[in-house]
Amino acid sequence: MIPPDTIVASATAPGRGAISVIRLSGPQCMQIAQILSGKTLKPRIATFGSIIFKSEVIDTGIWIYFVGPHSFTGEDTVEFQGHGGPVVIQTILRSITHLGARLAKPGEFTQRAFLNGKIDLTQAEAISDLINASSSSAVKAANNSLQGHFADQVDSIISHLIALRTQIEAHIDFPDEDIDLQSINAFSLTISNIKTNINQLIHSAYEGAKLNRSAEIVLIGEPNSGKSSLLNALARAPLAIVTDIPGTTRDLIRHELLIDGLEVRITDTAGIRSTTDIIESEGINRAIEAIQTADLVLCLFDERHQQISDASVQNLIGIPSNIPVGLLNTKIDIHREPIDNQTRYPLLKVSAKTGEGLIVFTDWLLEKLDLATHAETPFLARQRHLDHLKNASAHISAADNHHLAVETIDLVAEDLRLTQNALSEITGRFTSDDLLTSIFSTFCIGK
Ligand SMILES: Nc1nc2c(ncn2[C@@H]2O[C@H](COP(=O)(O)OP(=O)(O)OP(=O)(O)O)[C@@H](O)[C@H]2O)c(=O)[nH]1
Ligand SMILES: [Mg+2]
Repeated sequence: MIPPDTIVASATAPGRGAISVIRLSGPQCMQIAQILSGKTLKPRIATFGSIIFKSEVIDTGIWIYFVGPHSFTGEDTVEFQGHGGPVVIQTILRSITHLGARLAKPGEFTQRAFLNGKIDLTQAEAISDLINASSSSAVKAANNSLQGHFADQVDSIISHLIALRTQIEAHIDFPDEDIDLQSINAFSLTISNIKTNINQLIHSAYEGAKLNRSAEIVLIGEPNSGKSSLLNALARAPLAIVTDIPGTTRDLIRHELLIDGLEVRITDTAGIRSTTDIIESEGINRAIEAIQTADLVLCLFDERHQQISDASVQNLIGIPSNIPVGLLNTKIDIHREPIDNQTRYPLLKVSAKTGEGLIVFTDWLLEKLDLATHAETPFLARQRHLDHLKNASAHISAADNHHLAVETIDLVAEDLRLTQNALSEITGRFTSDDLLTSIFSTFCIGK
């Protein structure tokens, strides 16, 4: 194996700031720090000093040295806390690379922590998810994953699987011996329990995965129905142009909104009508496309409608397949006559102008998007985790479906092996280099 080289990066966000942290990891870092500081750093002691390169002081700050394996990466690590100016940082990085380190790739520090066994893959991913968390619930759930709550549950299922496989494979090694009924019943019960545990974990992972992205809400309606006004009222900013000319909005206008600490993305669209205007019809096409990936489509109706039928909804969004739909009666400050809702979709009333109904509407949004329940989400999950869990579930179900006997024991053993592999991919014990590269490449530099 090639020994690791020494990597360096600024660990703080780009731009100007009070302090920046430059981080080095690898075998040469102490030597580089000694040359630049002119000091022998004591492990885990903050040492005040300068960075002197080619006889010039570049910066002055605090040096901290961690001796591997007792560091984040598991290697010797040095951190320098200096002044947060982009030019200072670039000059420090140049001096360090001149002395033999190389600039780190995105996520490379965390990747080294994973490769050195300091954290498993779910914890590595949780670090990135914590940084990117879009809500307070996501922060809580990412911290749970970082502390190993998710990995612990996966590992617990794996340890039951290993115990079961050991017993079952012992029977394969001695094929002449019959398996007694008691063993068969015990094995079958364990397989069924493992299946239940995996399916429960899938349920939690679904909840956790929802937190990893903002919910998409699309506003749809005829021209002038009040879509842009509603977006502006929710954003409390004049993001979209509002006029009484039908067909004002042409492009999609997106805004990330925090409701009770949860991030949702609202998209304002062009009013739906038949038109010969090329720009407007392109806007309508984009609106229709946005519907396809939405978590919730809100159809807006103003005072021009006395009743809303399935046909009125279809005129706007076609036949809704499995996308949740909600109806909004807009401009209730000028028209209070109730609209007759003949559809199965819920109808809410709002005024973008006075703000009436907006609190009830946003509370309803959280419930509708099933986001309110996330307060108790035990861990943050990614689509990758769900895919592996579903794979594991398919293999354990296959094992469960074989009628366990001497003739089928090979098949059951193979399905159990595949179940274990699928679960091990989650924590990274059984993972290809390609997957690791794709996971860590989405991290920020210096993490
Ligand atoms: N009184 C009142 N007027 C509103 C309200 N919401 C929108 N309007 C008015 O209705 C007109 C159209 O509003 P917009 O928000 O531009 O409607 P839109 O659905 O975005 O229209 P297009 O972009 O053309 O599709 C404007 O004159 C708004 O001032 C409301 O809650 N109350
Ligand atoms: Mg508009």
